[in-house]
Amino acid sequence: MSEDNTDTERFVEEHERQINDLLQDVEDPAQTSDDDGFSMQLGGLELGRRDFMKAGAAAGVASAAGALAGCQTALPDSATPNDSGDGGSQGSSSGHGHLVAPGEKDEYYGFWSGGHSGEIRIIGIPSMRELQRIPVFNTEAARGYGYDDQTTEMLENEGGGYTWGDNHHPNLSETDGEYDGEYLYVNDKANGRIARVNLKYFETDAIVDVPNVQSVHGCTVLSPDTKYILGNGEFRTPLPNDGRDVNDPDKYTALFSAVDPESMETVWQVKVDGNLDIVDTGKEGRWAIASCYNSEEAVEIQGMTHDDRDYAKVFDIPAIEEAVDAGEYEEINGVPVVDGTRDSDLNEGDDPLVRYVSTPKSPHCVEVGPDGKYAFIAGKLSPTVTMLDLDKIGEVDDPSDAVAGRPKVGLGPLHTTFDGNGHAYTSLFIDSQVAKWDIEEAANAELGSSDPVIEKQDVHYNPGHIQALEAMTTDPDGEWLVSLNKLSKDRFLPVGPIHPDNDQLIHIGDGEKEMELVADHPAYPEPHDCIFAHKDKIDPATTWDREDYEGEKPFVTEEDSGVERIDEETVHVKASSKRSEYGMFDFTVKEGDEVRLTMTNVEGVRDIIHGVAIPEHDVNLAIAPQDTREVTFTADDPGVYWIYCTYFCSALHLEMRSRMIVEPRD
Ligand code: RUQ
Ligand code: CUA
Repeated sequence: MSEDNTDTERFVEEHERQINDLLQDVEDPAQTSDDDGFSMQLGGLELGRRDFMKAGAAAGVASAAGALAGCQTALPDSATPNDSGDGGSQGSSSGHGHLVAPGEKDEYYGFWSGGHSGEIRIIGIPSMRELQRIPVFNTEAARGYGYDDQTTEMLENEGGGYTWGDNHHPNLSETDGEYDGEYLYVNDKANGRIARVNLKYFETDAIVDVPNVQSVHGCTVLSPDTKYILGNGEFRTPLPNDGRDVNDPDKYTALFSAVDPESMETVWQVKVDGNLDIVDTGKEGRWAIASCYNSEEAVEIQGMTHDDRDYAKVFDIPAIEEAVDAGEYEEINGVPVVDGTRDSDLNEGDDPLVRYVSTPKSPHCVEVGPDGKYAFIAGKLSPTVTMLDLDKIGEVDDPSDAVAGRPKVGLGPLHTTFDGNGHAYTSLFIDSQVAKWDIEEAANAELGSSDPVIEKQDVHYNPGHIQALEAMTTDPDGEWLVSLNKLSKDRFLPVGPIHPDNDQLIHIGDGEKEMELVADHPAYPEPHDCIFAHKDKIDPATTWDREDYEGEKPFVTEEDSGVERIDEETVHVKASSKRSEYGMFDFTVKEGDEVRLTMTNVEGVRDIIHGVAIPEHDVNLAIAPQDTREVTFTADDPGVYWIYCTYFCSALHLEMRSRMIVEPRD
């Protein structure tokens, strides 16, 4: 690089032009030809990009791209994986490759709940590569989430002001029983909330702090059209919990809540006996089935596990809606609460709101099979899974007569998933295994028979949820199953006393062959569950659509950039950002001013994000192309404060700076 000024300018211009060409090519390949022969002096910046490899002909990077292309041929889709460990008891002999070659994409999106990290993680299947993280109940500096005004206000106001959450059950929105790719919903077990993630932008856009409950554990959408998000109140409390009945646990109550998916408001709740653990719905929009492990209504573990039987509760959604419409409720903290306890008048007669079905000891999961015929309720402290016939449950006088099967699958059954070919797979927490069994055979066998069990696969160790591809839809895809193991113990290099979890990838094919353990995947504590959607069902935007925030926030161009004094102590600073400069090289405010900074990223191309950091003011924005973000802060002390970009956006990223000058107020 020459010292000479004009040379430097030329270099910079050329560099910007090359990046623009590349990005243009990514956006619209027809607009640029493959062989415009530029040489990429700073090619290293872009080498990792899949789309750059597509462009292919850049002279300066031809050899590197060639090397990567070489990798591709060395790693075809069917390659034997080399990172799979020995597959425990079964080894990896048939070579079901899960590796996805450089530049290739996964077939499925996996959406992982992040447990008490409070986030959602996007993991590609089958590669198990982590693609992205979406902060939900946590704050996340890397995405500026919980730093700009909008997300801070959402977390503070609707979100209740908690600094963390414990998300367990991710759910995808459905239309006509199919994933429509619009939203993901997830619960917060810790603070009784439900959040919505917008899948156009892969961003959390709404949170509801559900009234009258301390914990929302089980969480599901009502199939087939996402009429409600349903949440299980796990912890029984006095109702309302305002100091009454504190020493009278008999009077504590658990609530089943319905949230409107659009307004994200709690529309009704149902009071029940016992507690509420996990929930799933039938495929026709009528039944929601929840497990209850503490029918004893005890407040310590000995009491909670005392009885040999607890129950599942079957909620009749239309019957509940009717009761609400008829005004048969008590309004508590603004929500209509109907009485679904066993002795309630509303549970008398042919059309009870809630049916209580006796099931063996401390059941955990409820999952409804693909055809919607059975709900599968795992025993946890019983080695069985109870199959409840949902076609019958509305017909029989005694709900126990709707029990259609109860195979004995092994110790500590927690969750069940499906391959769409008549097999169920149940995780066995205590046995550290996944049991595969035949659903029809279980329906025909004696209750308690282990004959329907076909095969068991060791996992490492102590699985909670297991999930096969699109197993929660009416048409599961089989092929891969992930076992989310709570403990990894000795499976990875030791990293101190807090161990990662271990998500193991298991090949199941169409269910006709043996299961095969294919990969270990360490997971940051502590994911609980995951859900998969074929890539064709998810269609994220690559840049923002400014119409989506029109009227709420401005789009600030370079010309609009400037400082507007609102009053003695308030200023509004507006600025654009692009490679590699902000709309203003500096701006001046007065000591003590409240500064509202509105910043737009005016880039039209994808993957060029600009950050805004202002040292000593705790300002941290991440702004994607065509997006606007705002932050309000106080310029407490006079001085000069550099503003810099946190996202590595160009070769002149370090030079992408501005100054905030805070003048003494005098
Ligand atoms: S739970 S390990 Cu929160 Cu889904 Cu069953
Ligand atoms: Cu903009 Cu770095």
